[in-house]
This record gives sequence, C-alpha cells and structure tokens, in this order.
Amino acid sequence: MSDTIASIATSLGVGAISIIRVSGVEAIKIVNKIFKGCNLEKVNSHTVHYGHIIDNTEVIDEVLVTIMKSPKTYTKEDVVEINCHGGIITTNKVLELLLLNGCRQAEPGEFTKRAFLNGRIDLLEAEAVMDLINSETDKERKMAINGLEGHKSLLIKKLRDDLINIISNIEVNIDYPEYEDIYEVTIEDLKLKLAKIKKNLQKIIQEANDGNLIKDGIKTAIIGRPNVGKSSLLNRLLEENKAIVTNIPGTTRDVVEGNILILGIKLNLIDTAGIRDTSDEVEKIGVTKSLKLLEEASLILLLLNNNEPLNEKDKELLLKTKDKNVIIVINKNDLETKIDLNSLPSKNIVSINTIDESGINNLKEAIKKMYNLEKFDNSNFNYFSGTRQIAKLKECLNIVLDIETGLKNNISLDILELDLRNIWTILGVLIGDAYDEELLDELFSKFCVGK
Ligand SMILES: Nc1nc2c(ncn2[C@@H]2O[C@H](COP(=O)(O)OP(=O)(O)OP(=O)(O)O)[C@@H](O)[C@H]2O)c(=O)[nH]1
Ligand SMILES: [Mg+2]
Repeated sequence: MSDTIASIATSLGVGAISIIRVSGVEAIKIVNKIFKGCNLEKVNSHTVHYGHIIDNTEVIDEVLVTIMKSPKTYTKEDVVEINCHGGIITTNKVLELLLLNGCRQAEPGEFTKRAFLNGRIDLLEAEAVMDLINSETDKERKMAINGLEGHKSLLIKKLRDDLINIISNIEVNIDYPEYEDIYEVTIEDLKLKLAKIKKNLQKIIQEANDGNLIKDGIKTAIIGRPNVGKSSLLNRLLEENKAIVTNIPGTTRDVVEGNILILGIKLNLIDTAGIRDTSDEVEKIGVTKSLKLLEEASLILLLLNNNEPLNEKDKELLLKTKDKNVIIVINKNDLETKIDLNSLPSKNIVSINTIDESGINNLKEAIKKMYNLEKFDNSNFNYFSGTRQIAKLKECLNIVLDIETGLKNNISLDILELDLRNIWTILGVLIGDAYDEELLDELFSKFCVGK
C-alpha cells in the first residue's frame, strides 16, 4: 500500500466534468509536478485550487484541484481530486500524465479497499458502498446507506460483546473454580444467554430474506401453455410492446425479460415459451427453458385461458407448481367462461384480461399480499443481504444450535468456550476484523474502477 494510485472516478464519456482521483503518500507531490497555479505542497488540507494541468509547457486542461490530507479522507491517505473538463481524451491524458509521473493505475475498488485496510470502514460498510453504487431502486439505496452508516456493523459488534461477556464468565469458572464469591456460571444461566443470541441471529437471518428481496427483486416467471396470453401480460405489465404477440400458438421461443416496481420492489418479469409437446427443434429448446424457469423462479404466474376448458397440459402445470409460490392467473375474462373453476385450487387465483386495467391491478394486489410488500414502507432497512453475509450468519446459528444440543448432553465448559469463540471469530470475519487476501480481492474486484 506504499504506492500512490490514480484512477478516473467518473464514468468515461462526454460530460461537463470528469474527476480523477489520486491517493497515497506521494499524491500531492505527483499532482504538483503536472499542475501550474500554485505550489500544492504548501497549501492547507481540504482546500480547492484553480490552475492548469501541463505536459512540460503544453496546457492540457484548465482544472480545479482539491487537496485532502491524511487522515480525514476517503482512504485515510493523502487524496487529491482533479476536476477537469469532461470528455474521454482530456481525462485520459491527465491520467496518463499522472501514471508517467509515478502513480499506479488503481485496481477496481482499490480506494475503498484502502479505506478498509486503513481502518476507516469495516467490511460490511465496504460492501454497502458497492450496493449504493449499484442501487436501482430507492429502497436499495436506503438499505445501502444504512449499511454505510454502520448500523449493521453495530448489530454484529453488540453480538460479539455479548459473546465475550459469556466467554469471560466461563473462563472465571474454569480458572478459579475455588472462588465461591465469583459469579458462578450455571448451565441454566448459560442457556438463557445463548437463547438470546440465538433469537438475535434468527431474527437477522429471517430479515435477510427481506434484504435479498430489496436487492435482487422477485424473479417472476410467466408460465403457461401456448396462446394463453403470457406475452400480452408481460407487455401489459411493462406498458411496452416488448414481446411479440400473435394468435399463432408457439410465438414466443426465447425468454423475454423486463422489470417493473411494485411498491418500490423490483419484479423481474420473464415471459417464456408456451409449454406443449412439440417436434419443432427451436421451440423444444424454448420449452426446456420454460420448465427450467418454472423450477428456478421465486414467483410463478401460471396463466390459464378462461375461454377454454382445462387441458392435460394445464393440469400438468397445476400439479408441477402446486408446492411453489404461484398465482393462478385466469386470462381472457372478457371472453365467455369455459374453464371449470371448481377444479382449480381455492387460493391465489386472479381473473384478468390483458385489455383493461382492473384485473391487472388485482394481480398486483395479489403479489403485494403474497410478499407482504406494504411492510417495506415503514421498514428500518437495516437488513443483511447477499450470499457472503448470510452464509456467515447461518454458520454462527448452526454452532449455537450445536451448543444447545451439547448443553443437554453435559458438554464440558472448555468445549463450550471454544464453540463460543468460534462464533465470535466468524462474526469478526463478517465485519472484516479478520480476513484473507483472496476474499478481499474477490470482493473488491466487483467494484468499479475509481471507487
Ligand atoms: N380476448 C382476449 N385475447 C387476448 C387476451 N390476452 C391475449 N389475447 C390474445 O391471445 C393471443 C395470444 O397471445 P400471446 O400473448 O401471444 O400468447 P402467449 O401465451 O404469449 O403465446 P405463446 O408465445 O405462443 O406461448 C393473441 O391473439 C392475443 O391478442 C385477453 O385478455 N383477451
Ligand atoms: Mg408469447
């Protein structure tokens, strides 16, 4: 980390301003070499300076340079930001000059990685930076900013403190069993404390599903046999003619996707090929994809035709989706009812047509109800999310469950203490108290360059 890194921080394209960011011990010295206006090495921290970037005597651009000295900076190192005119050529030229004068091109996420390694933010906060940049909805933004403000880290720190508390009580018992006046750890007392930790972990893990819902949205497959109106429904929901609609069965061959928001939560809609037995090679591939999506999707909108009796394929699909998150959508209710409603399951049925609004609104209401989306309006957005975070939390919960079993079987205090320490360590890995290089590389490589 001794070298000085530089990178373009704004997206590369035509714009009013581009920002080039430099961080490291030599940041001010290097920028000063290519800056004409004042001596940047003599100015106060957190000040802005007008001048020019020069290549020997040639003026490259007219700029504003911000000097931020360690430690009150993004990376805790000296940081310089050069605001130059937007445009690919100028911005690249300024970066090139910095590299020629001693900077190294920053890796993706390297500024944030330095902020982490220098102890300004923990790993949960670093992940929140990435979530904030990648936010597509206001709710994702809220969740990310909460993470960045350290609310999630506080929860973990509190859990770790509770664990240390129990561990020290056990240690007193192991080390000084002869002192009677020292607080004696009884098994009953331990069970109570452990139950509290278990409850907290379970709550966090349970809520993490909400976090994932906000982050990833609901993967929703529109499934049904040909011609029931799947593509028409997709278009209606997207309010755009994205998928081809015809009265020829087998029109959709490949998946067509689009997103909508319901109460600020993303619904990732996937229109699929109508499911039927076919000898057409291309259609066959489409049908295989549909069946795969039927397995993978978190919500299935199973479309049936109001104007036709159920056929074998419909019945097969009803059976296949019986234990899944499914809403049965009876389409074409503007036409005469020929479907036998009595042979359908009793719940999660919505009758619609793709021509007018009312049925579509009922469908949206059914989705809101199924996922209890209203609750996100008053949520604290303090959710854990993502595979890494959830995996670590589950690992901890599993150990707690093991300890519980152990307590019933008179587990020794030494083993108990080891297990508790193990949980403490895993929670440490979660916030980045302990880490390995490989994990950091993987995590930060997903960042954009310049952040
Ligand atoms: N009357 C009526 N016709 C509809 C409705 N929805 C769709 N259709 C018609 O049904 C036919 C098939 O619609 P699509 O949306 O292409 O059906 P699909 O399920 O995507 O069909 P495939 O792609 O072949 O699997 C078209 O002629 C649509 O205009 C509806 O609510 N009422
Ligand atoms: Mg279609």
